[in-house]
Amino acid sequence: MIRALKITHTSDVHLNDEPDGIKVREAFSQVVDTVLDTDSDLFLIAGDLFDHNEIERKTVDFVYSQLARVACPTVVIVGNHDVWDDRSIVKRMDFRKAGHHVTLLNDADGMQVTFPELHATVWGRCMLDHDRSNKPMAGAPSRVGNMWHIGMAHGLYDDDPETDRSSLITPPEIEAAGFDYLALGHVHAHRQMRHGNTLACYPGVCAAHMGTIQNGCVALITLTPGKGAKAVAHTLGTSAPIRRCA
Ligand SMILES: [Mn+2]
Repeated sequence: MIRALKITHTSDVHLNDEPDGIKVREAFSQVVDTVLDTDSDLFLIAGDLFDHNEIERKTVDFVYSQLARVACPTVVIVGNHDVWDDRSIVKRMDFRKAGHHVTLLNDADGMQVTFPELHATVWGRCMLDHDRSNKPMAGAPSRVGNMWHIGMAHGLYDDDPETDRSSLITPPEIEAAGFDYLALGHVHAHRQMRHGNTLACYPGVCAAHMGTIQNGCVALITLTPGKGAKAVAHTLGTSAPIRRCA
């Protein structure tokens, strides 16, 4: 029988070296605290871990040290801010310095990793360009076997079929892919959508932005056999155990 799964999902951390970057680093460490506190089985980082490509070594080393605190499988995709081109900060990194539990999905045609102990697979594409030709859900694999099928995609969810926005993710694509859970990134507010059997979710950014987002948050997902996926927005930086973002 397939097992239950607990996931912590973040995106759009936007780590940087600027003076207020310390708040972002603090927020990311709170995300890692949440992975540990919730005893998560899987940690997903759905793009834009970095704000730009001119990131200093000390911030890269900070990421390695934070991810090294995590024991569970951790899967990372890039986003448009750390897109996979020759200047990409992520291309110059080696996540194995954080440990062999970290997997970067770095294949532009899509890449699927299987975690037999979790009864789970995770698929995602590596973004080469943030433009209209980039289709984050293209080539999503069919379901195989009795496993949790999880997808990761960094792009803009839009249900307008006439839209011509970059890195578009559409409801029919989400439904057709048939993931149990689709971990989205790009949009900074927490949002959940259901299409077909799939729960898709933007986790919300982990760092507070004055004037726009008062408290950072992270998405906590439970996958329950026979019931599927449920996600909650967990507010960071408060003593409250679990509550929804405003
Ligand atoms: Mn983005």
